[in-house]
Amino acid sequence: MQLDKERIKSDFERKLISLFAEDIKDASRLHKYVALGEIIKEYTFENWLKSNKKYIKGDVKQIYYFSMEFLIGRLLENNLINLGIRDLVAEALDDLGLSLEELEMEERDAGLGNGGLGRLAACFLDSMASLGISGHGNGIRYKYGLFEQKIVNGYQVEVPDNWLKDGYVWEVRRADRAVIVNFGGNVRFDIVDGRLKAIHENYESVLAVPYDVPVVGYGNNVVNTLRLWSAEPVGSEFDFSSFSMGDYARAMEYKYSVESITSVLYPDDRTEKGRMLRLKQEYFFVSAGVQSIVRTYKKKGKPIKHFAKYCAIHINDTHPALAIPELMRILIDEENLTWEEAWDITVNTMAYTNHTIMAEALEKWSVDMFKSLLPRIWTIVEEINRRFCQELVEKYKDDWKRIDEMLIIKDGFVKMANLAIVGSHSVNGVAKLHTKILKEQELKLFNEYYTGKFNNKTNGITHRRWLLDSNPKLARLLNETIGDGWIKNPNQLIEFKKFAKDKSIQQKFEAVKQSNKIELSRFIKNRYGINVDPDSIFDIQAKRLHGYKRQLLNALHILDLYNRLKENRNLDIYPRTFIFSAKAFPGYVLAKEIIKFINTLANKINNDEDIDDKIKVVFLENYGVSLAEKIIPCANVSEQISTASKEASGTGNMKFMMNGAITIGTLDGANVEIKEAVGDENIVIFGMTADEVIELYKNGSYKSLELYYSDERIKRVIDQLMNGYLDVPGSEFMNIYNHLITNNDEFFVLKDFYAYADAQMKIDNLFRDKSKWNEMAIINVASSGIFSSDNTIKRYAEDIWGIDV
Ligand code: 26V
Repeated sequence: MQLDKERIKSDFERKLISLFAEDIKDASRLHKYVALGEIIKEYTFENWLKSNKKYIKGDVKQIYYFSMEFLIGRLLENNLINLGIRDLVAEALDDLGLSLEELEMEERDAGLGNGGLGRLAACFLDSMASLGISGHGNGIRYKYGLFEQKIVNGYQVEVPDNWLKDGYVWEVRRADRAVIVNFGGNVRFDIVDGRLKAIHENYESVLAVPYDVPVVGYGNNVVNTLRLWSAEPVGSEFDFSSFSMGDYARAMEYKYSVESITSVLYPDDRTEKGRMLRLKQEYFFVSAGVQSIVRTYKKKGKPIKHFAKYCAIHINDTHPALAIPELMRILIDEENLTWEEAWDITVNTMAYTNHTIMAEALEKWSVDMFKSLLPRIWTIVEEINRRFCQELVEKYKDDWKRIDEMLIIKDGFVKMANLAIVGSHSVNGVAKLHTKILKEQELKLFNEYYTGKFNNKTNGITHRRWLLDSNPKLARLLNETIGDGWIKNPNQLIEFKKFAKDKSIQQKFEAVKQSNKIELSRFIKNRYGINVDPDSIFDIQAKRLHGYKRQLLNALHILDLYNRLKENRNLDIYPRTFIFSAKAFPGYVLAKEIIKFINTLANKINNDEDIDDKIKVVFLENYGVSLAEKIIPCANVSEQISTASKEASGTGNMKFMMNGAITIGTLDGANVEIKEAVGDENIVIFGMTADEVIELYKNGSYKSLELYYSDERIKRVIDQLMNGYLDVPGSEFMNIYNHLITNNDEFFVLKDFYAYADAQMKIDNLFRDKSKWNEMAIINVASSGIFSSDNTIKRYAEDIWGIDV
């Protein structure tokens, strides 16, 4: 499509009229954003159609990435850059007296995910499209995304994220492609045409309506699809007879119960009702997705037996693992294949990624609930389990301990990870260390049983969003210094390393960082009234709040530093701004208390004149994709301090290094590979190793209470939590105290305390030598190309999906 400024201007003005009957003068900023978004979306349509046609006609294998979460963030800027028309549009708007940047701010984040796992899915979509892979997302169109976080009096308060309130510009509703998903009822078996058939009866049907979002590749005319499903009533919206009789509530009941399936991300799973809803969500989007894939495949006119040659389904964690029995159901019940034929196709189609070893995050469903909600799927899972058990008995005879651990159905529960492993041809971890732990510990038995099934795919991030879009000044410096080839081929970033010692490039790099920091300082002043010094070290920990991520270690160290400053005003420390940003799961009491602790600490320190502004503490509320884009380019120091072995990979760590922050971190997740990439001298590593942590859990010799009694600095900070020193009642931080002392410090915060304090001192010393620091930062940027999700996706494509890129 040939676009020029004049066309954009007239399209935009016409769109304002056709949508709202308004001209530029009358229209609100929101309306202008919507009109702009609509025309940009339409610019993708021609290529979208072409891409879709190619898939149906051609022989290209289709990849379907199934994920409960897609943390997309905003799309306007990203789409403009990928379409190659950002500057043109900015100029066109400028002619009309409008600012692109202002309109961009009107877009609400699509926050359809919790954290790393959801953002990874979004990065993968960008990379698949940009590499020209026919890869599509399949997920849920939640009416409410991840809650909006407000900090009130230091506490996290959750506000519903009504992100669809003003409509979503980037979607296309495709009611004609809706499918039906059935829940409940009962199953009986009968002989039909000489074959045993399962007959599912008395179920309740729900309509799954797809909303498609175009996924634009960078500069390659490829447009893939993110398909998000929404639940709607089948047939008439409500029971008209009840409505006529005046029973309005009953009349609407069915409608509401159906719509609740896709209303919230992560229903509270502490109650039976919440768990049931979550299981419903999982089956809903998986069944709709698999049905629509089979339907599209059949349009090709190829035999169903070749399905796995043309379709790959990737299961993002266990949440979509019901895709395995669902594909079996369709192949057996609807396509009349035998069990063996169906199983062969299913295993060859499916691949599974594990994202955590945290036991509490491993999904299992009670058999009772499973059976009553998904009776046909239950019979299939039962049969998968029966056959698998038979294989195990053949191989391991009476080694029941081993067999027991591997079963899919055990002690009244369906274990989803076991189902995912058995039903997939590939199982991968998300960083070398994580995969090693899976293979040698958590999933050891499976790894022994299935040689070659387990593999590693270290995570990645799209360098287009996380560098090109979010740090335009650094992108410009890179273009001037090494050319713009890195945008298409991120491995070229390594060319920047040659300039690490170049004083003029160092200065330019520092100027970029400084200017980003000044912008953030202004934002902090405007939003929170806190003065932060852009010359201080910007030390940032931004990620979900969780015990194992150890925001508490960071906060306790700040309290200790403050104590030392109070004791000695002349303590020679480089001024530092500690920035936190994190959402806590609403029911996670300890995590919420840690937020209150950080804010209480911030309040005390920021208002204490004794310490001459040497340290500041800022908590930025509502961490999400857009806030991450704003703050990551400003970091000098990246906090990646999880208890070794617990953080499967981390992806924030990659975003920070790509923007020239120095990592202070443990040897956990992808930090290990970041260290390999940048070299020991360009990262600050501290603390226990994964082996040491695992050993200490095993031998049980750690006693945090002993540390408390034997160490003055540690005792002081713990006491200060409880004795009113922080100007709040002593009971305020009871859970933190219990976690650290009574419950023996599960994540070794106190055990690693001194190692961390020393590492922070090292950071302080390093920063004083500006030239050296800039050199380190440049090496970090230059070494980040290998963590582009383009590289990750290439490895998935070649090793797992069996396609050439
Ligand atoms: C979720 C929950 C929810 C309930 C409380 C305990 C708990 C513990 C862990 C999790 C994580 C679930 C899966 C997940 O999001 N994993 C993240 O995946 C990222 C992408 O692979 C990876 O970079 C992160 O290290 C990993 O935590």
